[in-house]
Amino acid sequence: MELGTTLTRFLVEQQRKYKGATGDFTGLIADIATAAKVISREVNQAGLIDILGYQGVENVQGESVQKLDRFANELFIKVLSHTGHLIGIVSEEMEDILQIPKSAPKGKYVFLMDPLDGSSNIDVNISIGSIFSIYRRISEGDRATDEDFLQPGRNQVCAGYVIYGSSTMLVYTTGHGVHGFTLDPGIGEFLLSHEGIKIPSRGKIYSINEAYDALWDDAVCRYVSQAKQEKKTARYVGSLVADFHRNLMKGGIFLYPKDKSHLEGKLRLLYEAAPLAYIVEQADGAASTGTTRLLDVVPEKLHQRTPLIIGSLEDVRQAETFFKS
Ligand code: P6P
Repeated sequence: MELGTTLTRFLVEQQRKYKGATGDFTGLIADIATAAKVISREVNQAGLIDILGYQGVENVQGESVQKLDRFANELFIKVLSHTGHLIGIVSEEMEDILQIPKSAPKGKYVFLMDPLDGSSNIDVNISIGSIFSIYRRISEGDRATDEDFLQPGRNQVCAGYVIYGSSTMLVYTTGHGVHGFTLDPGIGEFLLSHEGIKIPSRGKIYSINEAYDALWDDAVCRYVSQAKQEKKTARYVGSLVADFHRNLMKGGIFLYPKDKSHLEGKLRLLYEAAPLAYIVEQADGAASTGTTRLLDVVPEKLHQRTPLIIGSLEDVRQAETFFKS
């Protein structure tokens, strides 16, 4: 019986293939996968054991439950703090940098995450996701500093996401292409299902929340009507990882531009837009603020927001002509 290529085997093969590969990511990604398996189980059971996003409510076993996004945040921290690869963590769920505890070995990377994006969709069984990003630290000494995290996205050394949907998939890049692994819950292994993902250069899908059309800049209005004239079809889940993953697989463009009520856009630069931008460029797609390559944006604040136009290369380039005119 052919088992297929497990994540661990693939990571070891990749490490052998690229002489520069230090093996640091092998451990880190394996640990991320461990956390993803646990979160997948909780997400899939959420409807059964009342962890439907309530804070401090007791579940049927009489245990007090956390909101799943806080649960996911604490789980990733627990799993990653002792790898010896990290010096600090930034999360959508935490205001400040989390320093790796004194008792744990320290490493040369910083880890950024949105531990469970779109968690409000759990209650209605819509796919949600975890997004992560890894940089080499810049500072020296025994603590991580803001400068370690406020790096342009082009400095990333690893980025990925987990999508908890009809199946659970881990998709990541370390700069040598984008690879997807599907969780086989029967054996608890992520198996290689999409090696060397490339996004189609143009897609038939555009993805934007048209409820905000009265708030859009003129450029957005003109681009969206162009998309309609080209008979693109509209798809909008309202869960970033789900919308991104569909476009990565099928081709298309996702837009969350700034508007009169989202003055800088809604999505977070460091742990939502930048990791997805790194992935999409590795898959021969593009990501932009509308006027600037997303990976060239130099962050000023840990939780700053950004406009995001991301997906098929030709679609993003066409959209940029509207934003730049
Ligand atoms: P809107 C989910 O809350 C989220 O952060 C992303 O996953 C998603 O793309 C976006 O917000 C949806 O925002 O304003 O369209 O509801």
